[in-house]
Amino acid sequence: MEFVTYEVDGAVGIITINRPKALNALNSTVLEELNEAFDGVDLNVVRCLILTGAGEKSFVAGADIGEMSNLTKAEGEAFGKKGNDVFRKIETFPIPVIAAVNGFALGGGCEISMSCDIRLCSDNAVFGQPEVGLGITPGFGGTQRLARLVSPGMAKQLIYTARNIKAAEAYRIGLVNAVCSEVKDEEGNVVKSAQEALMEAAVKMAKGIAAQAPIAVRNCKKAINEGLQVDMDQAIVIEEKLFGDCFETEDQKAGMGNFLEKDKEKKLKVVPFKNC
Ligand code: DAK
Repeated sequence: MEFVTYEVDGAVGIITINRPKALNALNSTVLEELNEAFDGVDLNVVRCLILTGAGEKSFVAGADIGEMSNLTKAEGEAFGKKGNDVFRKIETFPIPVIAAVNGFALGGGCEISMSCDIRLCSDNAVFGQPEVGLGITPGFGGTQRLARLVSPGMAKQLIYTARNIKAAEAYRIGLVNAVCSEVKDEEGNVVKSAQEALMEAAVKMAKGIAAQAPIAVRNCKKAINEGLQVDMDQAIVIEEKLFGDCFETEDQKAGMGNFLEKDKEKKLKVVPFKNC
């Protein structure tokens, strides 16, 4: 593939949008290759994915403005469908997808990160939906996912003003789960860049997820995603079904068996939550 790479490290897959000269902007080829990369994930091996952007400056600086500028209404619709299909594929992908956001996540870049289950970012990250300044509305789900992820009021403010926000603000409003900064040694020398710390945190989280019971993790993703679309009465039925679905699996038998056999090694531990 020209603009997307895919590597596998044990049960963790890393998909990288690799078009750094254009700040990883999403053109038709990138969207097609992303689709191909997700289709190529071997779900018998990989249990958690990381989506990131190549280079130090940008995760994804949006849809490709050059390509979009001369689209007819019909072509615009076709381009929109291509994007929406990939974004929805990510959102409903059977296993969790972590966005590791290094730098700009603007327009379609912010939107693709919101299609992922979890967002981690480096402290140079910039999020925003600048579309109204370009004469369009966010078209890859931005009006819908941002309002669900943060609050309708905050989503409206960001979208109507086309204002970009930095990592700390994105963390404050709940758009990202954690912000990673460079790590220094005692003498003040940088031993790890923010981007290295970000990828390390993303891989660590992905490995932690991959170590859990895979059917249970998949069912949690499905229950949360599908439950959020319906009222609580229907949501509880979705949860019941997916809960029941875990029984008689090897993981359920082994997981509960370990507890009953008092296997201390495998007992649940409390791990403090912290920013990276
Ligand atoms: N598209 C194409 N090329 C881009 C790009 C983009 N979104 N963003 C950056 N680039 C390219 C620049 O043109 C430049 O290319 P060269 O001139 O070197 O060939 C290269 O990346 C480096 O960019 P800059 O020189 O501008 O770098 P700076 O550090 O000075 O500025 C920046 C970085 C991120 C602040 C700036 O590049 C920028 O403002 N970029 C545009 C950000 C933006 O407005 N993004 C939102 C795009 S709109 C749809 C569904 C969804 C969408 C559309 C339709 N349908 C349903 C139909 C989504 C829309 C969007 O995402």
